[in-house]
Amino acid sequence: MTQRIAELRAEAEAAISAAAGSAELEQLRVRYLGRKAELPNILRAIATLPPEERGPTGKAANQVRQALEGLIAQRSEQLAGGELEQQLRRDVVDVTLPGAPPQPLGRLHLLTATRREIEDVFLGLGFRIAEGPEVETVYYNFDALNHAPTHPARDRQDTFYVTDDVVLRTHTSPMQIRAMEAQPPPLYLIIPGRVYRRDNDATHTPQFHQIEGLAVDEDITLADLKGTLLAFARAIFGSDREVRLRPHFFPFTEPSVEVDVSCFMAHDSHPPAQRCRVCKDTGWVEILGSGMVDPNVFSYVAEYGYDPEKIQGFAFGMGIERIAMLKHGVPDLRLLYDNDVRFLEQFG
Ligand code: 2NL
Repeated sequence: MTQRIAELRAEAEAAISAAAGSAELEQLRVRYLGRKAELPNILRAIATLPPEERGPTGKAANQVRQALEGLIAQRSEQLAGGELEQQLRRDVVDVTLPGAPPQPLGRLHLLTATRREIEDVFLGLGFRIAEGPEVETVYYNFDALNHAPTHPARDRQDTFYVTDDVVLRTHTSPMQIRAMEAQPPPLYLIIPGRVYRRDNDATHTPQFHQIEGLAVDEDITLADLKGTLLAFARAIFGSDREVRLRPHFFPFTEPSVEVDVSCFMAHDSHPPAQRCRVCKDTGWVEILGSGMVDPNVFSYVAEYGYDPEKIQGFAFGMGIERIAMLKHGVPDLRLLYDNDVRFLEQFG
């Protein structure tokens, strides 16, 4: 029997030393020391042996069991150490590598970028920015802006009426009236925002964006208007630009002018046989409308400190879409609203 025990020991020791993982080691523990294994069976059967064999057999079997238990524990530790090592090697992170490349950032829509650019010019000239409601009363949108009850813009064909005396604003001017009611002159203000007109074709959308300016002070003249708009035109379209004022009509200004900027298209950048896309060879491009605030407008806010006998003002209004399209050569208004990234990516 001690011969068999020695054989088991040699076999088990070889297998345990060669075990490649903790799962295999556990299988070996069951095979050599588990409840149905040979060695424990020998120990359990000691009492059935002849008396003179019991002592040596029990002693040998116990020694081998202890030796194998020790060896398994030892090998188990070895394997665990190796597995940890492997796992550490597998999970190693090189903290000195650069971070994952950032997600591509979004960008400003061309209209937002253009609005901010225009705002920056006037902020630099001492104007403040204000915004107002897009749903307006007929009083602020038309009456207080000197639009007669019969003015064609007041037609249901031209303007979105919410009720008989509430409209979607057709310009940002109503906020200029609200601003004058809120503070006395001097006032230097620009109002950007969405406006609405019942128009829908290749060159008009029912909703578009405007920036209007208003300067009210003592001794404001048309020369102040022209100098301000010259500074604006040069900031947006290039430092060698000139401006030209042409007589026009607006209900809320008198006199009224349309303002042209000298063409900013490089004259060698289109075939000489073709007319210039931007100015049609006239040398001038219309950019906005403006004028001296009609004293009738001031009479609506006279009680807030705007005495038409004491103060003057100039005002102007421009379409942000128009400025953006002119400056960047955008050929179709609808590109601004299609939200095609191949277009949007080129700006902002
Ligand atoms: C245009 C013309 C204009 C104004 C807007 C204005 C505002 C007040 C008083 C007087 Cl409170 N005028 N705004 C004046 C002239 C022209 O806009 O063609 N816009 C696209």
